[in-house]
Amino acid sequence: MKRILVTGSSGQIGIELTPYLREIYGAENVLASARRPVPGPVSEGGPFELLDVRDGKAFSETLSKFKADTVIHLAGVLSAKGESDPLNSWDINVCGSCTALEAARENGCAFFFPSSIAAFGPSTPAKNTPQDTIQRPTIIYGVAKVTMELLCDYYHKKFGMDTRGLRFPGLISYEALPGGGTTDYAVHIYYDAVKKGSYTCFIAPGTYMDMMYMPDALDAVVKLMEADPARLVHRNAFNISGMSFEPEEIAASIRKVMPGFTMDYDVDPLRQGIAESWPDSLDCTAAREEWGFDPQYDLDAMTEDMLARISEQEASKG
Ligand code: AKB
Repeated sequence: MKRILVTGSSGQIGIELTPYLREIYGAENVLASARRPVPGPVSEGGPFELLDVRDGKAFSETLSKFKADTVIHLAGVLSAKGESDPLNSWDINVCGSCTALEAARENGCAFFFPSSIAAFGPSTPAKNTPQDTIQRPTIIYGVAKVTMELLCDYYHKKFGMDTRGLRFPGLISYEALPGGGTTDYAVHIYYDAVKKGSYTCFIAPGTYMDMMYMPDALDAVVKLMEADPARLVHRNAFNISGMSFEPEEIAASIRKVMPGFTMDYDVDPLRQGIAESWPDSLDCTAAREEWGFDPQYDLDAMTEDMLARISEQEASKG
């Protein structure tokens, strides 16, 4: 990667990945884009353009003008939000992604696509979910993820395009809140722990999902995109995960730092149903073998860092 366009740079991943890429590749070589203005480091720390990913002409012109060689395509609508307006979710997550993929092909760019644990469904083996297995998701977000996994494979086979991608688990971070996801509880819990000492969880006890701390996700994107293509058997949609836990386990981890922390439940049937249709834990062997996936954070290490960072943020607000 030398000249990179990031879409969706205002989202939970983009807000951290953009500065991370600028550190590695030089601020002037990473063009951040979003549909709306983004205050802060994303627009102030390097080039920034307003771009709607569904506008193919503008997308292609932006790539050509910037002389981009890589598109990191992060723009998208998350799982629970997608269910409230499935056609809008399809429009952004599939039509927008197709437009981005085609603009990247026209301009000879490599293409990164963020798939998700949502690409699996209730008929997928739930424990140690294999890299290659049944994929029959039952929500529009998951259907879109499978569609784009297949389309990225197709563009590689048909056009020789350098398409690569990861199946992200729930991502936990403190720079920007996720919006409208099913795994969001595992971010909100840390904020409420610091601010209120308690949390009401919308996911039921005993519900396992894969998760990962953001620094490991950023490292995974760069490692995959820089991997020797000769080693990539799968290319798109690698299973990755840093940990798998259920709500009681994250609460117990918080109690190791904040013994007085309490949690109760008010389960949201929509997000609970989605969570139950997703794997409990992924098998990440292909990612480890093909490009050296190596996450550093376990649950307790992540908890310590999250609580410290959010406490600092709160203290600086005065
Ligand atoms: C969501 O919960 O929608 C996302 C995801 C797992 O793709 N975090």
